[in-house]
Amino acid sequence: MRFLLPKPSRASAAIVLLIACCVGSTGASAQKSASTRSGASSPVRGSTPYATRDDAMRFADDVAARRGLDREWVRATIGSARFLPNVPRLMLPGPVGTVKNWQTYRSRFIDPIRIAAGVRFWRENAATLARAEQVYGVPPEIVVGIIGVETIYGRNMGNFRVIDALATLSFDFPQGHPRAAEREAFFRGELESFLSTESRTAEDPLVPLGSYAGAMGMPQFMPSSIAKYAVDFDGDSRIDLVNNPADVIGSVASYFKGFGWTPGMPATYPVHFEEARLKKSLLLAPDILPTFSADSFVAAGAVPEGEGIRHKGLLALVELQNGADAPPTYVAGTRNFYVITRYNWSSYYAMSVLDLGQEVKAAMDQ
Ligand SMILES: [Ca+2]
Repeated sequence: MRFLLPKPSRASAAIVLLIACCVGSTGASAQKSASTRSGASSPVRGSTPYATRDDAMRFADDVAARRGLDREWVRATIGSARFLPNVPRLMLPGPVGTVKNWQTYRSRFIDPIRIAAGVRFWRENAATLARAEQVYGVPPEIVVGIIGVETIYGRNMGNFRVIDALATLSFDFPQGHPRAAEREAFFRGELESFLSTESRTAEDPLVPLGSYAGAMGMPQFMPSSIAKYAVDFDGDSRIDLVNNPADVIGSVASYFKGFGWTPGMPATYPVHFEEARLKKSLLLAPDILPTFSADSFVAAGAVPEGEGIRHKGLLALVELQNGADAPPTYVAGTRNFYVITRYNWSSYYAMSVLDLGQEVKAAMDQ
């Protein structure tokens, strides 16, 4: 079940993705017939095993050549992947014009059970969280917020075989998606990264489990993020993102540092404005990309509160919709807010991480 690298000669640690518990059903049940859209050249999705699909085997050969891997091993691994019929449609965006609801979104991630689990995780790992802040500059409440939102501190890490998820999304990505080509390329890159990592271990590449998108472990890292940012943070010469909280904490903090987290900078400031004076379309045009100095923010009618008025970096006006009947919530997002959205490209996600971290921190003090 577990695996180690065959003695890395450098300081690089082995990557261990231990399986947390019994393998559950991989969701083959309850399948509705997947959308029957099919290109002219492809019959019904999943009807042809990847082992006999030209596109999949061509990709296997390319990966083997590019990464210097054993060609037959790559072919056999991809060829053993199973099509997951329910997964492609999960990639499709929601209907256009749907009004989002921040309060509903927030309530999915911030509740007494998750807060209590966060307090327990923080108390059990306080020294490691403090060390991660020293090394990477990322405060405990951000790391605690991420791991809580992602998996409730390891309770829900996903039961899909990673190879199945990544093969399905690499070779059967829904072509109705507005950015199908880009997303398919992304998942092919992740599949390649997964194969590259697995090839350097003794583990059966069919064993690791994760989300339907191929994200693994307590922090739900994609394979390329494991390759780039995961760290051995307890010094046992291997990286275990499934069972080892120290490696998880260090790796999340390392990820944030890698994307430019600025120590000490708040992620958001409250903001107030007069609706009539607000140049809303100007401020919302760059979306969550910080674009405006505090002065230009104020000139456009949005006034950051507290320290925000003296903020040195750039700001973004972040709008969170509250359904059709209530006004949206607004905050001024900093560069650090943007960094949180590199983990998951959603301002609703980033706000949930921040709020959960704050709620856990407040509960710690009680
Ligand atoms: Ca370790």
